[in-house]
Amino acid sequence: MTQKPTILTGAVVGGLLTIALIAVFFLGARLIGAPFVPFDIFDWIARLLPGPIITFGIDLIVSIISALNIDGLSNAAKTAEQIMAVGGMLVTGIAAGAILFAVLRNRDFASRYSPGLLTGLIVGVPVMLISNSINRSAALNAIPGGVLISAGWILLGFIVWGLALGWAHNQLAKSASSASASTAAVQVMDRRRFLITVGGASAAVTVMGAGLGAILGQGGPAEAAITTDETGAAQPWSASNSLPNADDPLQPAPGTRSELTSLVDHYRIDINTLPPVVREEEWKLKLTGLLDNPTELTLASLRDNYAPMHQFVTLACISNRIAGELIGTTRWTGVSLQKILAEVKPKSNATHLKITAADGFDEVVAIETIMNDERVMLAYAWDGLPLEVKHGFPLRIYIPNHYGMKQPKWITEIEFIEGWQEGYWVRRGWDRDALMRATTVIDTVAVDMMIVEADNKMKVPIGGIAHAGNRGISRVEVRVDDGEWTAAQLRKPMSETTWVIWRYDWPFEAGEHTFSVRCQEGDGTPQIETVASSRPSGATGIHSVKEML
Ligand SMILES: Nc1nc2c(c(=O)[nH]1)N[C@H]1C(S)=C(S)[C@@H](COP(=O)(O)O)O[C@H]1N2
Ligand SMILES: [Mo]
Repeated sequence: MTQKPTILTGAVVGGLLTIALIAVFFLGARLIGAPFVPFDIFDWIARLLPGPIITFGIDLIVSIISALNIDGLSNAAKTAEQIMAVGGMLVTGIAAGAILFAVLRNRDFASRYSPGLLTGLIVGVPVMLISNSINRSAALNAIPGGVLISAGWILLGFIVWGLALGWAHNQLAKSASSASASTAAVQVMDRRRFLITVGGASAAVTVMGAGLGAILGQGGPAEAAITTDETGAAQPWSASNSLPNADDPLQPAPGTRSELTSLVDHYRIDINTLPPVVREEEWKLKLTGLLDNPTELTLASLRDNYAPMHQFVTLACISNRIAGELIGTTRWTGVSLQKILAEVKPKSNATHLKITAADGFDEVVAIETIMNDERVMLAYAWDGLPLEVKHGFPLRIYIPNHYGMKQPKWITEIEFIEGWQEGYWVRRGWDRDALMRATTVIDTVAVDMMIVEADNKMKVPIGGIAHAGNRGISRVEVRVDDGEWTAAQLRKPMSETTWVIWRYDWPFEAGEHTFSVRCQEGDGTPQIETVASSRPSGATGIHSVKEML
């Protein structure tokens, strides 16, 4: 009468072995640039889920991070996704262990190895196929034959994991049956000792894998691409140049955000747990479809054969909440799409460009939009440096007046088509045009920087930003408590599409006050004050802050 190990034991063993497997995959990612399986599966699921569920998930993460008051929202959100991805794989491993042990309680197999091997294959084969279909960030996949090595590596990992699971089951069953003559207490001891051994071995593999991975692959596979310019200098443009509006006498109120967002502070939003790594040597921009001159362009040809166009751009995510962090301004460099169109010559029936990216993201732009605005450009540099991997290296598009969801990073192909199509987020229920909403934010109520005027009147500098796509800002107004809306001073913006810095020196009165702010667009259109959440067309409502002064 052998006593087979329980389902719970299977869950525990499954969990322990899966932690070790995750650590081994982590080491593989760092060491040889193999895919990191949990992230691939997570991204695959995220692409499959319906829009409302994804939006709910993102909103939940953003709410939690905001509630915890963590700085750097978009980085924290990526970290949260990564933790969820690893957690998801762990849960799957626990379930697999439980299921295997449950099956083995009711069934005997002819071979001692086949149950474990089968488990490894049942989990490993789909995971391998998914990873190969989705992964563009693994360095290994970019070398000839690398995809096969990746596939083999993933499969090998799961087979060894499955065999270990089956072996553990057999050991536990054996210790139970050999002890059948002796007391139940001895059985329990044997099992416990064995489980501790499995736990210890898993922990050793985990510590070695994760530890070695962390030491060896500092920066990680996704950060491996170059961010220096041709001269080897990694100096941003802003380090040695002044902003185009530097002569404006209006100084931002102390505590106002930096007018130019530094590259490290710029938000990042995309559908990838790790951004896709595109290698310049293998990359060409494919221009295909309804064209007289279809062609392929290298990054060097885009840089060298066209006069570079520089624009100061404020980019915002449609998910940005009122006064949120998902907005930033930097200097973009690239080529006007009008110039490219003149060369590839769209056929008369072509109406739109379908832009596809290395991560499977896509969006559609009307040729009319491009012909009406020479500022629509393919950009390869931010602040004078080649785009960072996470910001779209080697190429992204800029379309003034639209939220980021309309503007693919990591572009690989532009296909000229007849008729409009829905892009990635439009298919998931977001606004088809995604025009940037007017928004105004209070960055600072600088009570510590009180100005004392000649007549001993005290004023508190208040300031922040206002933005309305390419439509400009003609007026910003501040209200204190239930008082009058009073005009603020406006700093000249860096370009027609960047945010405007505003400032209002408020006659100080001690006590608790609520400060509110709103703007008017260039043509006088007032900012929408009705409160609406981001989905589907971008948040509206005015920003207020309460301060005890
Ligand atoms: N290929 C690709 N491009 C993309 C996305 C993406 O997921 N994949 N996300 C878009 C969204 S929603 C935004 S807000 C901007 C953000 O650009 P950033 O991360 O460089 O700030 O990229 C856009 N371009
Ligand atoms: Mo976005």
